[in-house]
Amino acid sequence: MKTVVVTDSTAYIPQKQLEELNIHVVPLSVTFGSESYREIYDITTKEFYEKVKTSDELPKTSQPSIGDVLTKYEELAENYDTIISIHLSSGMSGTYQAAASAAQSIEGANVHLFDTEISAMAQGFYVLRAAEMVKQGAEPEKTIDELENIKKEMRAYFMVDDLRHLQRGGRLSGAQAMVGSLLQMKPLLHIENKTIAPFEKIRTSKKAFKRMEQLLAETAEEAEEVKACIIHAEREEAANKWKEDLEAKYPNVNFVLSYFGPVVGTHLGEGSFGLCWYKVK
Ligand code: MYR
Repeated sequence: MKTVVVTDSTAYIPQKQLEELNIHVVPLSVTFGSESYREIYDITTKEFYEKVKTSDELPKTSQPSIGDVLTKYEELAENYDTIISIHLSSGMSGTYQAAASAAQSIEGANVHLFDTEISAMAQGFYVLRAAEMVKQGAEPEKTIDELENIKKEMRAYFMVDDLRHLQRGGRLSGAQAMVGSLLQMKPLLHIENKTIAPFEKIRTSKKAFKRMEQLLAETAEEAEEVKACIIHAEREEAANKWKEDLEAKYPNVNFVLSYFGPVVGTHLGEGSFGLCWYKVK
């Protein structure tokens, strides 16, 4: 059996790791007016945030079509008979549904779908683990079981600089009515029932950073090994500094740095920060 891992662009996995672990990517797109750009291929993250500042139109996002996913599956079916397809939350995007439809049409390969119920590098963690297991020759069922186990341990919290991006994109579940009262705050957000929800009302970003750290500390104190990621939207310096601080305090946590690229950045906006992690053992 020859197995391969596919994900979508919102996992924001560095190119080097995509190549080393043979991970294939189906891109989502951002649109400014009538111009559409596939992330990774047509627009860099830097270009995207610049364009948001200079463009008259605010961006919108779109999922890949069923045809886009099917084309990728067909290409892979020439060399592989099993595809593990791992995607951002089905509660926030139609990408998973497009993959499910393409999976029904593809001939010559079995597709195992996995809904991460999240996005960004939290999704990336699932993809990297799956690709490592595939490289070691694990059966697809065993790989999916492992991803389900990771899901039980996955935690992710984030904050945005301006809540209006989320309000506009409509991905803030059940909280539309609260948005007015939250606009002056830095509410801590998380994922609940596959979509974004407020976790706690917090007044300042300083307190929001502290609270994220406190939540991480709860896991770090009872775990032997934790994998974590600091994610930022065009705030690399501050994110690096935060990473160094946390690394010094939590030696059993392995931190990586990642970013919110164009599609997720459309919904969260520049200046957002996130912290996600899971207990390995
Ligand atoms: C689409 O148009 O199909 C894409 C919609 C993407 C929504 C992304 C929402 C942000 C998710 C943030 C997750 C943060 C995890 C740390």
